[in-house]
Amino acid sequence: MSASAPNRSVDVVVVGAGFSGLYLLHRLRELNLSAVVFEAGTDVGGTWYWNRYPGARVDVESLAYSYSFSEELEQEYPWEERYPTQPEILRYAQHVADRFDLRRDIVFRTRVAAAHWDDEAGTWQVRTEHEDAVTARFLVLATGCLSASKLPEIPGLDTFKGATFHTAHWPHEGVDFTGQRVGLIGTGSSGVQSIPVIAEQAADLTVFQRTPAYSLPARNRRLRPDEIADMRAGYRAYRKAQRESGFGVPTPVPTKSALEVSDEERDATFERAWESGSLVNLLTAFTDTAVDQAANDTARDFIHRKIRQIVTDPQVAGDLCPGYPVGTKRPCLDTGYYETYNRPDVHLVNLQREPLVEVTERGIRTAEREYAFDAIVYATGFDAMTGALTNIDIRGRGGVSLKETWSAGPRTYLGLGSVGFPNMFMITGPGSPSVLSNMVVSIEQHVEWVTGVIEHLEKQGLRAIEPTQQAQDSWVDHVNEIAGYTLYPKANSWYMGANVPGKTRVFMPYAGGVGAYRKRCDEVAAQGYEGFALT
Ligand code: FAD
Ligand code: N01
Repeated sequence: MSASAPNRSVDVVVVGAGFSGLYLLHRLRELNLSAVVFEAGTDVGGTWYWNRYPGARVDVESLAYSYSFSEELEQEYPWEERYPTQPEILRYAQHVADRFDLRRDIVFRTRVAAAHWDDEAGTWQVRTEHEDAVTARFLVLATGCLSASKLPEIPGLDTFKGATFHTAHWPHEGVDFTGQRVGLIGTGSSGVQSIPVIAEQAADLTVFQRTPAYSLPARNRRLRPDEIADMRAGYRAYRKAQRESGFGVPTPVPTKSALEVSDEERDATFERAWESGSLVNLLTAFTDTAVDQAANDTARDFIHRKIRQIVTDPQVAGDLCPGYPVGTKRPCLDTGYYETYNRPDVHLVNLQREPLVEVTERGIRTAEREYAFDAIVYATGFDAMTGALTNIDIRGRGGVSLKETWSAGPRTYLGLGSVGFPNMFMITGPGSPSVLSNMVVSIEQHVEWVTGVIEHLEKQGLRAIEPTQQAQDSWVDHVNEIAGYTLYPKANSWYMGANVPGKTRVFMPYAGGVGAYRKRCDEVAAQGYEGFALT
């Protein structure tokens, strides 16, 4: 299809051609519904199209971070690494698009600017940045939780004379830092993955850290043929276990508190998790790491000891030790992250001690001094979960704006819909497990639920669906209540909106687990979409 869509009418407009949008389109076609997907990028893949920074890879194993909807796809796809690189995952998304002939209904290079509900017609009027207009009965926002990137809020970003890069907008042709002095701001997952690789290439790397990350060695490796064969043979049981699990990654359910075991047993348990190269193993090693501060402190102390063992300079090691509870900001999986700080050409600037002041023509100025660079990398993350949604001028019944409605934090029923916005669905929206899970599992569940409800409306000859106020209010209360049992609200995380100045602090994902959440969604559907008004 051309880069510009003709003005027309379809059953469903989908925004975004990442893993969510691709599967949505496939399912909608199976229902014989007409659909158009708008995608800002020039190709499919979403996250894996945009985030091409050096070292970018997944932190859920490839055989698990993959679609389950097609057994043929599962059996035939030749995964190479335990934790595949961005190019390998992008190739997978491209393979899916080609195999299921999806591209012909995707309009690339086209950002959706606005979507307005027409109450009388019972349709969405969708407008793109190119002023194309499409009318649709349903609007599905597959816009991604981590797709609206953000720069640091400091003056002078435009004044720097050298090259600048954001990890989420990395040049497709790559960047050669050979011989360069590089400054990098941000030590979340993107920073932690890219720092060791950039350090290898650059003449000198200075890392500006506001908050340290907890990171575990990924212990990545090529997959062995026998483990691929075992996984393929056992896929059906594994997928079932994924769907019923807490994080979308099956792990043994812990039975012991971190506080009831001896120091030796606790250390041995953490050591096994550390050696396994799996975040989930660490987070689920004990029953109470996520909910009890004293239990969590034991995990924190274990990781601090690891950092101090690896990093030779005691001050640098101390600066790399986080203070917030383990798991309350997304932990990282790395390859040689802490070791990188032992290089003589890598320097850590602790922004807690010397805050950022501005970007200058020559580099970056902190409260202490100016640092000169040839290139600056911003690994400064995203306006997560809501940014991509509120960037679109979405107006529901009576012209009410989604952005304004959510100014005190997102309010949804099950993370799928929001009062006042009929026939609008979100994939992995706030109020669903989403970013707290292996997201392919959550994406498939949402896509199947959303296409299921659309099918139901079609069969029943119904025109519109929207959450009831009461159902939404009690779901929001439930999401907050569950978050309140956990330590999550204790950290200044993007889960809380704390990384975006002015954003209301509210814990956005649902922490009740993938399995329990799916059960609730299935019950809602089985009871005729309880909590939704169908007209
Ligand atoms: P996305 O992949 O974000 O796709 C959304 C698409 O919508 C984008 O292509 C964007 O261009 C498009 N879009 C947005 N707004 C508009 C608009 N207005 N108009 C047109 N197009 C629009 N999850 C895991 O479970 N495990 C991991 O290991 C993992 N690693 C990650 C690593 C990185 C670097 C990042 C950023 C995220 C990672 N995630 C991971 C989360 C990842 O985002 C999801 O796993 C998954 O890829 C999301 O797919 P999606 O289709 O829902 O959204
Ligand atoms: O973004 P982040 P990310 N001044 O928000 C700092 C997924 N992901 O792109 O923590 C100074 O985590 C900010 O500091 P602070 C994963 O879900 C997965 O790294 O806000 N510093 C932080 O250090 C992840 O969580 C993988 O104090 C500023 C960093 O920039 C999510 O995507 C890989 C600043 C941003 O970290 C986002 O990760 C990559 C400022 N003004 C991404 N603003 C995997 O490995 C921000 N920072 C699977």
